[in-house]
Amino acid sequence: MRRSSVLVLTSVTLLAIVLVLVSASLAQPPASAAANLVQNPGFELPATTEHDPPSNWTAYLVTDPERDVSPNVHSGTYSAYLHNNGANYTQVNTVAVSTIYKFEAYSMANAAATEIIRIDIRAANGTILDTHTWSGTNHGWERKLRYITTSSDAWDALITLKVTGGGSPEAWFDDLVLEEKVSTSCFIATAAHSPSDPSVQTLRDFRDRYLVTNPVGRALVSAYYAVAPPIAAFIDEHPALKPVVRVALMPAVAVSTVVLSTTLVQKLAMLGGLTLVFSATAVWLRRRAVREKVRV
Ligand SMILES: [Ca+2]
Repeated sequence: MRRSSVLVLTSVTLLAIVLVLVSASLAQPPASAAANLVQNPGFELPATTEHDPPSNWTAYLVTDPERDVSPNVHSGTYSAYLHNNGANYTQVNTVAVSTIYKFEAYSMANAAATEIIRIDIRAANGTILDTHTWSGTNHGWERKLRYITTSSDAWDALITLKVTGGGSPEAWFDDLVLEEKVSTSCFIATAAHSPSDPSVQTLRDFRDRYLVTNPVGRALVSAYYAVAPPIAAFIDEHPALKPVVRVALMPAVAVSTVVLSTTLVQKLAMLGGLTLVFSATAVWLRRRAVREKVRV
């Protein structure tokens, strides 16, 4: 392979590594803990009996008992209990535009039932902008998890919990979460030992100023949130990797620091300078290769 090609390939690879590492920083939790937007998320209210409908949820075709008790709960005293074909609970929560949310739910279904969990991100006029759906049958408690990035015209999120099926379909739902960009299994914080580490803060600032503010950055963030938890868990289980991760993140921290601490003119000047250096080096290597070929 020509040296100029090697140079270009190396540059592209380095750039890709830096991008991946910067995106890795996106697993940082925000400065303050995010609140769960779902009202009565574990179906614990009212604290009376399972024969009383859960607060804050709109019911359709739901009949007594509206909730179930141990052992058919994921946590707490109650779970939502649907046992008529087509029965559902819904809840609507306002969401912010251009924001990453974590959505999580637990559900269980018997062999006669298909349980459906669905979240629709809608515009102010009710148009559905984005939909995420899970369905299953005949299984114990299962966790559903997705990171969702809202668009610039997002207004609210409609959560639907539903059961379908003939015979005696039964489905249970519990412990719903809809909260703003939170990841507790964060491998930078784990690697850096402290979420207040200056490097972590730099990467967090870079994310907030340059990534979640544009569609490409948000896509990167979403992709990262989709794959990060198992990686974070693996690093957490293998502490020997932490120093390696810290070192590997240095280029991302350095790039973020430079980007955050320079003006647009300075950034353009540096970009121009780097382009000149790379171009000049590529041309020089190419000429040298040609000269060597002529000599041969
Ligand atoms: Ca519960």
